[in-house]
Amino acid sequence: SLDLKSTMVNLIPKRRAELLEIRKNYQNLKVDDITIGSIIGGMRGNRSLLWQSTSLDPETGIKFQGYTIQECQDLLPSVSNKGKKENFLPESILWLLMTGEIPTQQQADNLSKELATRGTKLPEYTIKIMNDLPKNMHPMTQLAIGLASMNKSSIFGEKYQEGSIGKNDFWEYIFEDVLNLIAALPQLTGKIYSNITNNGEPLGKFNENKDWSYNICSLLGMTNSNDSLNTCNFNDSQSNDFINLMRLYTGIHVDHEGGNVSAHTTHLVGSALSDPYLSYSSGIMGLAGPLHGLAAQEVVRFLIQMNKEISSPNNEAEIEEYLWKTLNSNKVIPGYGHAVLRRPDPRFTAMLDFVKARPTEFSNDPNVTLMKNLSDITPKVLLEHGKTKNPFPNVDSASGILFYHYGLKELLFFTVIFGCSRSMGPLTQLVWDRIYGLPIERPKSLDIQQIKNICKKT
Ligand code: FCX
Repeated sequence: SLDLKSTMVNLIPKRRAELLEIRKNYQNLKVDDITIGSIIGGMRGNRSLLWQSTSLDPETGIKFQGYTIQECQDLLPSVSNKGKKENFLPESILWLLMTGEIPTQQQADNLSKELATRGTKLPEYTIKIMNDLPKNMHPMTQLAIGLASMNKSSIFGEKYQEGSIGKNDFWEYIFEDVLNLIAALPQLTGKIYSNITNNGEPLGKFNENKDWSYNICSLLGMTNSNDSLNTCNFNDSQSNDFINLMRLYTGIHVDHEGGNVSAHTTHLVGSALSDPYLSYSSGIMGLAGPLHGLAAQEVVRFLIQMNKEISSPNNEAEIEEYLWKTLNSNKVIPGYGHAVLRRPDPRFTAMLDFVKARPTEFSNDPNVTLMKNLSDITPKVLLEHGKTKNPFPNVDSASGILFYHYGLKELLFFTVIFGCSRSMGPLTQLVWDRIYGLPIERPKSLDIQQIKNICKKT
């Protein structure tokens, strides 16, 4: 089928039967051990969540329905009818996440058009709320408020209140909300950026004939087309590069399996049958934390500060000294390490490849130069330091500084763009949670006395 919903409808019976079969035959099969260490250590490594669309291998990194980033770049459709290859569309990866199948060009184009049609306007009450927020309010707070406000138009919420739908049909209304939510993100993001940089006045126009990432860029005022209202200084190639950077960034941040804070929160809140707007708004609150989505901003601050204190971004000895100074004052090196990955993050490699493909654009940017040099120097220092389980760069090492290069200077805003992208994975899962009819999440907690009692017994 050429549209996403009918494709899902075709998949559902087989997938439901598959899960039913597993539940029937293997309900009591043991998967993992829960240790005292994992209870007090953030449940690291406990295999205890069902997550369909992505899985993270410590060595090879993220796979989207089994496809690596490189495979996605080779196989997923980009914008159609362009002579030269553009980055794949996040819409293509959304199709892949939802169905497990690589979309055809026509399917990707249809989904792109569907999102543009659904995303033409924000609800009036959301616009009013966004207009009334303090203009200097944290952009992630604005995003969470904007999203939560839209639960007023949740189709699932309305049908549930009416009592008119049965459990087997929940998914269909969740699906409608999910597509409407994802479609609204370019407008909401543009509104937040205009609040923090332009006193709430629009910076660009929504173009129904363009893709989702293009509309994020145009609404930020960051294309050189007529859809951007401010005087953006981009030439044609910079404008096109920035849109492709947005497609790349929003294409590879969609999901990082189920246990990370934003994904897990969305899934947990959704398990109470809170609608997708409330569930993802909660996920956004988690993404705002400095150890999660905010790390990209920390990296930019770190790079700028280091460049102020060293004589050149190519001075290896001074860079090493700066890193040791940071570690010795008990701070982390932002953009390095990962809870699961044990190799350089392939998402980082994809961003670095974007830089390498544009040497004239980036060679005079001291911050980008320092970012590249750090990716060689920091792992050596972190290894010698001896604490970090993964001394390699994660995606946040590169992403923020590329936005900064093109003129996005509001560091707190980067995570809003992350939030646009991250909607796709956790919200896909929310649709599948309801297809599978998964129950409310309710792990058992233990107090210290109970833990001590368990310890005494051994
Ligand atoms: N610099 C210095 N020390 C680090 C470090 C870093 N980049 N990364 C980990 N460590 C330290 C930890 O602080 C911990 O020290 P402790 O024993 O004194 O508490 C020790 O190394 C072991 O931690 P480890 O098991 O390797 O890492 P965790 O799973 O606990 O934490 C994060 C993973 C990502 C939170 C950690 O590596 C970190 O703080 N990195 C810097 C922030 C960052 O880049 N975050 C982005 C993560 C990611 F991309 C995302 O999810 O968004």
